[in-house]
Amino acid sequence: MKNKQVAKLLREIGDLLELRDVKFKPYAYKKAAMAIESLSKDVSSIYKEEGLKGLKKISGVGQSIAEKIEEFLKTGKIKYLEKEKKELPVDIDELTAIEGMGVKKVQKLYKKLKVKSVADLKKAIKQKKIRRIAGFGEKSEERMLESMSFVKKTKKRMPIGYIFPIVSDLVKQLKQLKQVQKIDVAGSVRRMKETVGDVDILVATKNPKVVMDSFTKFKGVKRVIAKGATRSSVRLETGIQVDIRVIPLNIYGSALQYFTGSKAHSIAVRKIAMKKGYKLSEYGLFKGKKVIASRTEEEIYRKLGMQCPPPELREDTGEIEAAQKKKLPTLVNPKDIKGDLHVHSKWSDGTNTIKEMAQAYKKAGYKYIAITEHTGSLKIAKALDSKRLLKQVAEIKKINRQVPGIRILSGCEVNIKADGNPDISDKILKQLDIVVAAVHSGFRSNNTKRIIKAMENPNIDIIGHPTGVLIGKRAPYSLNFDNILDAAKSSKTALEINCFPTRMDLGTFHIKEAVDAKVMLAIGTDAHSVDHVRFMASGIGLARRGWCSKGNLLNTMTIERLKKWAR
Ligand code: DGT
Ligand code: CA
Ligand code: CA
Repeated sequence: MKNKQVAKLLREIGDLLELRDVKFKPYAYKKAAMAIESLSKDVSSIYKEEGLKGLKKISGVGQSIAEKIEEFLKTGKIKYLEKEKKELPVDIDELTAIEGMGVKKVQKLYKKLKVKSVADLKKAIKQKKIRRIAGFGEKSEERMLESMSFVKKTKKRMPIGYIFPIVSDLVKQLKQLKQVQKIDVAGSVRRMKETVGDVDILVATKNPKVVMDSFTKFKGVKRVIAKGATRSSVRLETGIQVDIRVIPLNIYGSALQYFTGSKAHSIAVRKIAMKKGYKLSEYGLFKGKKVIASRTEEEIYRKLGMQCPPPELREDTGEIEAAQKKKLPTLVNPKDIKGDLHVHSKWSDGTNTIKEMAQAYKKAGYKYIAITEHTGSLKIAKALDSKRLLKQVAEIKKINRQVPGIRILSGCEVNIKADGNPDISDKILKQLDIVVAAVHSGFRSNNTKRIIKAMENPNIDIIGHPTGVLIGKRAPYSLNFDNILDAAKSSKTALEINCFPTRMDLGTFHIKEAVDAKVMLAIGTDAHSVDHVRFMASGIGLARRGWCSKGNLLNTMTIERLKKWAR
């Protein structure tokens, strides 16, 4: 899978064009990069099957971007990029990932201090050299260091939203082997954790050798790290490590329980087994030498006097006690979800038309979507002002007649200004069905006060990506979350579970706090193209990790109830 590499190169071209003050084009490259990064299919196989024409079908990819991708797939290089990079031979993608580092600053630091990498930058900060450059200060040095350690911590992990297509491709290949009797993805992927360190796959078979031999030769495998009779590890072209474990069918349940983890959950469960005079391992639940249970997880938990906790809850954060008391909540299910409350289109920075988005959601079985475009002051091309917003309301009325079977709600993703007011007037917001409001700039201001002020605005329904975290890029801004929850409750404002792969915001911990405080939540994929409809799966996973039941989520309401709630 070359998607990540291609995306990185396109993003770099975008950055370099931005440096030259080229208008709009940088943006087109970045948009294409985002679309490719989140494709469910490998660009190289798209190219193999359909050539340049296939590439151009990817949303946001036109002739010239398609040609650059083709050049890379054929030669491993993009001449244009190589030439430009001679003047700025630095790791642009890595450096611009640091908070406050735009491409112009990257250039400045290269010219003045020969900073080429994050390691160079760190050294320069340690030597107090950055603060002496115009446009930087002591404060920016501090922020950069903070951001670097956050990036380092989260960068090695892959957002789960990007993992699914890769994993399902592997599972599909494995399922084609007739020797595979049963297969599951275990580990953090099964637990739907926001980010994944490596992928763990469990297979039951009578013929481990055939499974191992085929697995290590699969399409997409770059390197075999280890190959044994019962366990192997490979590195995929995408950089992801996959561990596979092969076992006989009769211990499938205990092995799945073990490899699902989390480690903390497993240790707690093993202690319960010990207290009952049993021993639990990946090979089964034993009393002395006698196997009591091993075929299914349910059977094992039952013998321990517990309910079987859904994998998403297995973090030892209260699920063990709840399972023992038989009081596990009924978590929200994919079939409960009726709509997506955060969707973009071509009107702002998305790559598909409203009609295309509506059709894609309809096909996926949804009853409604809210079109929530960026507004006013946000520094991206095509943010909507009041005039275009009203024009869109009229347009949506029209499209609603053209696409029956799904309702398109008019909305926006309005910016919360530093003073807590939205950057679109209330007179306009009042005319929309649903308003998401989010902080997009000025992260160092008092965000608690600012967000509370926004929640008190009766026209604002949902606070978008409430903590501002960007996985691998930006740490969450500081918030007094208890105060946020109080204000959300009293103002009847929902908090978003934004499940765009690099956001996943709110995260597990905050969602659970919101559920405990009975604050309403709203899943939004932040979809920017029809390919992003599938991000809902990780949003539901995340909601489940935070103990959400059907009643905790706006998305499970019928359109009538939702509209009433918003009013
Ligand atoms: P990750 O890969 O960092 O996203 O997180 P996990 O949970 O997938 O962790 P991983 O891949 O190291 O191990 C997969 C599962 O195997 C883990 O969830 C539980 C089990 N496991 C691994 N090491 C241990 C261990 O030392 N003790 C126990 N009880 N279980 C373990
Ligand atoms: Ca893992
Ligand atoms: Ca592993």
